[in-house]
Amino acid sequence: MKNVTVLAGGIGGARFTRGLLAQLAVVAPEASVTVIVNTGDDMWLDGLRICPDLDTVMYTLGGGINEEQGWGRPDESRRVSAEIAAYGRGWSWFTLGDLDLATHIVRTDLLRAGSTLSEVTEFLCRRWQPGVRLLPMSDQPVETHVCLAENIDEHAAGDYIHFEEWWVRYRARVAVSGFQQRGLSDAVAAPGVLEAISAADLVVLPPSNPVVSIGTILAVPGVRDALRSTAARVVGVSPIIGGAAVRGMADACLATIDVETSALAVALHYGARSEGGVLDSWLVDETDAAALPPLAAAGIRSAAVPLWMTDLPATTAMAAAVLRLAADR
Ligand code: FO1
Repeated sequence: MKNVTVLAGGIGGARFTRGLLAQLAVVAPEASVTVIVNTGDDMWLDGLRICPDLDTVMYTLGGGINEEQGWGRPDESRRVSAEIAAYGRGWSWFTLGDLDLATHIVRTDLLRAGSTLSEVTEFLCRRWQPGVRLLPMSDQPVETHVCLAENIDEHAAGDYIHFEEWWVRYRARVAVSGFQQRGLSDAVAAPGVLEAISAADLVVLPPSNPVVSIGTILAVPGVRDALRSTAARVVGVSPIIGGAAVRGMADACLATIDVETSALAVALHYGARSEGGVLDSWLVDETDAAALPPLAAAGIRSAAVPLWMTDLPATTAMAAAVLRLAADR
């Protein structure tokens, strides 16, 4: 097991990968891990380029994450954002802490000097040492926007707002009629992304949001084909336990694309590689063991293990289950 590649969104993907690194340190210390991260949540805010999922993975694996929140820095203050609000600027409902702002300032500084997002990410990781190669899915900007299906505040039905406004300001509680990934048609997989999939011994789809995180990465030209043709086993971990989203509001995203909120439905949405999809195997929680026979019938090897990412031992055990499933020929 030399090359492991993970396609990750934010909090769920970061927490799982921390367990994966712990497990690999024991069973395959020679393995190197590449994490391909969703950039569809990125935005320009206060003149700064914000990359929520890249930062969440970098901080989590680099030991700088606010553990309770799952995003941002611990022991934060908000003096700068309070001053920005005093000018009537910024997003009052989106917290850019004083320490976190330094990351956005340095990133924007380097982007304006001509660095690509990949180069900026590599530079930031020199400080944080996440223990993985962190790759944005693309160096071209891709932004997920949602089409509102009802009037809310200053917005009208039919308006598009940035995913983060829907997610953070409205907690995905406002009806939307669909997602729009702006910039996707001009996006190219970032350097190393397609090779990290085709040269992998194992590719993991962690319990990130299957629509706006994993789904966005899969929509980058070439990624699906690389997953379908890689010699690696492709193993996914269900983000749904017992019919409910583990974290965040994945159920609201799944409903928007007419996919049932169940471990089985998400696996079938990704599809079996033998049927033109991207999955070889799928890990479900013990409460969803009834999904194993229909998964097998669909050509997806699966197992039922505890999937609550309560702490590092739990995510390490999940990673061990992924490695077992991957080895199961
Ligand atoms: N999530 C929130 O629920 N509230 C916030 O105010 C917030 C601010 C924020 C700032 C920087 C950052 O990197 C992430 C932030 N997040 C916040 C989390 C973010 O919404 C999620 O990490 C992903 O975008 C969705 O998975």
